[in-house]
Amino acid sequence: MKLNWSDVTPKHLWLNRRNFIAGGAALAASPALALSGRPSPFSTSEKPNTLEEITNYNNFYEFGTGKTDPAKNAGAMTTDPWSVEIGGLVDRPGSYGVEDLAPDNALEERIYRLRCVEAWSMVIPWIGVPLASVLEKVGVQSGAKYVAFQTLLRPEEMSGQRFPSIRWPYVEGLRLDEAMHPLTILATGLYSDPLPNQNGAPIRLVVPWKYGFKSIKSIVRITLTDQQPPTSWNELQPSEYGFYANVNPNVSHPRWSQATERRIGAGLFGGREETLMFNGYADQVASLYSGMDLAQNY
Ligand SMILES: Nc1nc2c(c(=O)[nH]1)N[C@H]1C(S)=C(S)[C@@H](COP(=O)(O)O)O[C@H]1N2
Ligand SMILES: [Mo]
Repeated sequence: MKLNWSDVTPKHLWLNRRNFIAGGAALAASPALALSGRPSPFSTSEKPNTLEEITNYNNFYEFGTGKTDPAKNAGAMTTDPWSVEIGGLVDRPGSYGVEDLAPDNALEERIYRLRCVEAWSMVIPWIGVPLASVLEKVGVQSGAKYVAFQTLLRPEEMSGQRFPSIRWPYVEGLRLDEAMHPLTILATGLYSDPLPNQNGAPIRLVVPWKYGFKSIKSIVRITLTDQQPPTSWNELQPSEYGFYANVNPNVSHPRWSQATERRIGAGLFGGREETLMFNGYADQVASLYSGMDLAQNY
């Protein structure tokens, strides 16, 4: 994988949330800039999709199953105030604000490929913090082996939750070593703005080497457990969606090949691209799965 040191725009790295709200006016005076110039070694140098593409082609079943439904309906979700309950096998359980988990001076930009299990992909410039930094803050106890995540359940505001679909609330999970991996982030923004509702405001998971459904949106609960937690798509159709869901061109979905993908925005004549093992992040993450049969553990 190509590491990208030069293409990162430092301006994006240190825009803090207050600056987002102030339209960037306070940027030059931001104390966060004192920390700047620390480009991420994890970003891809591929061209990011446009904000237009990233915010108008979404999967967020809480707002409908169509790709343009979230852009139309997610505005109804109230994201302020917001708190994330962190519990289970942690030293400091409690209710945390988004500011506590992703403080302004810790925000980083990560330009990641996102590969949906439906065989389309995008490149998204996220802003967020490593999930590991949050887990260190709350103190993971020695018995913890997995991290479980839960999305907001609020059918009054989330129109899709009024219809039978997946079992609400949407839940996801990671093995603890996956959760602690430096590529795994909690995102609170994209481009230089706070996360749009349709992309999972105010805080969502991003795990770039796994199919997009692992990257759960609008998180209200994080629980450390010693048991593998249930996950929404796996529960709905276990033969099609596994717990691991690592991007793998060699393991087909029962109904389609995963060998290639369609890059959103490539146009009618853009052609399909080859899907890369672990979505191109194999150098960083393959060792997490050494000795595992990836066809069995899909
Ligand atoms: N709560 C929740 N999180 C979710 C989903 C969802 O329907 N509900 N869809 C997932 C799927 S299938 C994908 S591909 C990504 C899409 O993220 P994006 O819309 O920001 O590109 O979000 C994931 N997170
Ligand atoms: Mo997806």
